[in-house]
Amino acid sequence: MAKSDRRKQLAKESETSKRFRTGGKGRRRRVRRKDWADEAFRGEDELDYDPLERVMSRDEHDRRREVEKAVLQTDARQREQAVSVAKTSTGQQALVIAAGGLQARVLMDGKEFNCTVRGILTEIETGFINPVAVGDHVMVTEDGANGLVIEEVLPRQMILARPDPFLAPKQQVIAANVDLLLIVSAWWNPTIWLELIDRYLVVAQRTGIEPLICINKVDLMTEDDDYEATVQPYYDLGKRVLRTSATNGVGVEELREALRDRTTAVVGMSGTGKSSLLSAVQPELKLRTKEVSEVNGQGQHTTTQSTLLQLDVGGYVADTPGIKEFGLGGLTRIELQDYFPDILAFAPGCRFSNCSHITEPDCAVQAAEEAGLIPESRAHSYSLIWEELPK
Ligand SMILES: Nc1nc2c(ncn2[C@@H]2O[C@H](COP(=O)(O)OP(=O)(O)OP(=O)(O)O)[C@@H](O)[C@H]2O)c(=O)[nH]1
Ligand SMILES: [Zn+2]
Repeated sequence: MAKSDRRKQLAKESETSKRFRTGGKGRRRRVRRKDWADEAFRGEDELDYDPLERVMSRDEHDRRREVEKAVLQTDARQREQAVSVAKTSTGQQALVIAAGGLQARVLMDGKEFNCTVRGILTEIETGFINPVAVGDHVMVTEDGANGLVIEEVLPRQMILARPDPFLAPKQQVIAANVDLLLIVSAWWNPTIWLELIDRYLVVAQRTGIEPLICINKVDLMTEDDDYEATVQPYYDLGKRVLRTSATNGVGVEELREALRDRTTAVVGMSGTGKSSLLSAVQPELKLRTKEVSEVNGQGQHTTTQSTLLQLDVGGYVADTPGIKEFGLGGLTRIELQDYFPDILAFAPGCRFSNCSHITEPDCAVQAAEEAGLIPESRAHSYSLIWEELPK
């Protein structure tokens, strides 16, 4: 469809999305019908958005699950290894604030230094193509020629990883030791996309990172918009929600406080105001959320390196191009409800113990949804994600 036609269609559909936001008043269709115009909830820029699972063949799913299992196992081995090495190691501890290939920049005693990465680290079969990532705590020694070298990576609390764009299914660590996932959505322009928020909540729960939902561009809100009803499902889940405007400064102080002393990864679709918000929090912070891929002199593909940006209030923001590509790799349909507590709560009442809550008869979840006990947007996200997961 031509872009202009698509735009017209989106304008037409915005009526539907408005209804959706206000808690489904005037709902005309049953949520799980295939013809539900879910694209109405996606911004135009994001129509080409391909969450990993959606573009992957079944074979690829299987292959990735195997790799992920292997990754988990190697991760545990790596941890033991790192712990045992840490006991005997010499050198000084440092924090990696930029990493690309075998080069890294570290923060040590409040000063920045460039380092190389000890070759042996790359030889360890970690399952990851990059042995050192931003957020890593490392041990650094002098290399004898006035340079510094990273000898080892200390145990990680967690990692954000994705399949490497060029070497998939090999995994690339995007950031380590992140403890806050800032999920940015615009209220309008692009229209709030609840399914993407719900996806990131699944990612947050799976990785153990605390989520913080940030609804930006609230300056564009009109009197008819029912913000409270839209975000109520997240309050009910006990999630924190901030309303912000990078344009008029609403909520920026709260955001700054929320980021204090945390290591934050910022996610959200293009154009929602991630960079603008960070600049509002701290003027010189520059976020490069767009990934730039290029072919270097040796004909190899390289991707823009990630960096950790230091906050004046304390803490860091991980500037991680390509971060939106986190998929739900390894998740199966039956497991999905574990990440939707508001749906899982009704599951014990279903006739079948392995009920998917999609098509089965005597499904307590579907009954609860019809009775208005489960937010329509959440049920909708659940069914969309369920559709694309492997059995
Ligand atoms: N009205 C309004 N516009 C905003 C606000 N925040 C950002 N914008 C505008 O939205 C557009 C996109 O903002 P960015 O900060 O570049 O968005 P981003 O999420 O970093 O986008 P990507 O780099 O593509 O991921 C810019 O034109 C901003 O000026 C806001 O709170 N209100
Ligand atoms: Zn059910």
